[in-house]
Amino acid sequence: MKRVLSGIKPTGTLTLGNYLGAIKQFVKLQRKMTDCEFYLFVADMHAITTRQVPSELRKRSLDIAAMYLACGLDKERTILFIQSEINEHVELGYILQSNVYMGELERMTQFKDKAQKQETSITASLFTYPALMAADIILYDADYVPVGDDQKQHLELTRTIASRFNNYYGDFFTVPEPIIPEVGARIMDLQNPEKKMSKSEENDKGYITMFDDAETIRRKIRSAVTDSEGVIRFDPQNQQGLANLLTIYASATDRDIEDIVNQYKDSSYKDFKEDLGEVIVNLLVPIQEKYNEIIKSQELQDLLDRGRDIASDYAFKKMRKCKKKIGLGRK
Ligand code: ATP
Ligand code: LTN
Repeated sequence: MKRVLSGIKPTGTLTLGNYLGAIKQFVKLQRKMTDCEFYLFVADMHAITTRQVPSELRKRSLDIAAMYLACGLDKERTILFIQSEINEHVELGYILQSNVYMGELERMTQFKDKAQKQETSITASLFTYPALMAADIILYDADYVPVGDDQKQHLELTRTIASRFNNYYGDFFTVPEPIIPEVGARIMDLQNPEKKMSKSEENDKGYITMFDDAETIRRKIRSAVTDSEGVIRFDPQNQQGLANLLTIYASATDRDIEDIVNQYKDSSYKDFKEDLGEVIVNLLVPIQEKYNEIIKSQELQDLLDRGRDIASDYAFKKMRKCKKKIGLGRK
């Protein structure tokens, strides 16, 4: 059976970007690919590459797990777990550090961006992060990895690492394929449409979180940066802010951008934004209601236990074989 796998790190409150770029795609794929297994995890080990407050980290990890379910994942068909509860991720991550080169890690734009923001106190794990991410994926022999556009480079490196291992030690890991959505793979910041919408951004007007209430959503959309052209068309070069809003609309409603442009071609930005605000409110409020039920439930804990057990079983066996291939230990 083919396996689809993805993860989200609990570094902040989930944004609309995370939903449209990753979670929504995951739900769609699950409905479409009925013959696949779905592994989904909370990448808490990745979160600590930057400083986290322990109580907040734990709360956010659970929030993400609950949010995955609230967004419509099928409980029966999802193996949901928390990365740090499976030791083999780190074990394989370390092994993969010996199969990736400094030069390759230095080229990663996510590292360069994050390191640039920080200047000092850049941790070693922020640098080696892609080796752990590769481990997350190939530990389970995932075939497909649905992610947003920003993770494309990490996926390419994962493929390089897996192939390199296979070439030296003999075929062992599945080389995964990324699945990146055509629309919504890169939702931009509402205040600065040149940057991607990010949960670790300081200015909270730039992003919509999955927990924002209806009034906040409407306000943030209303104050989203557009331009002075005043004409509704899809022109990402010259009307970046508007193009981003059209993309959000299209991705949230599963409609074509062209169709939306057609509908609003004679409208003002103000009217278009009012409607988009309602689209997002109608999208997020029902998810929030479900989230509120799930977060308190024993069922969430039971699903995470089950996910941990299934994932752990696979990971344990895979690592035993992996160490044997490499020549680690006595047998
Ligand atoms: P941070 O902003 O703290 O670096 P992040 O949101 O980029 O975090 P994750 O939470 O791990 O990182 O991302 C989870 C998934 O959401 C990934 O597949 C990522 O590609 C996707 N994603 C994140 N931001 C966006 C965005 N603005 N548009 C589309 N997809 C996104
Ligand atoms: N690196 C990703 C999160 C992540 C991930 C993964 C995604 C960690 N491990 C495995 C897909 C598969 C990020 O920063 N968004």
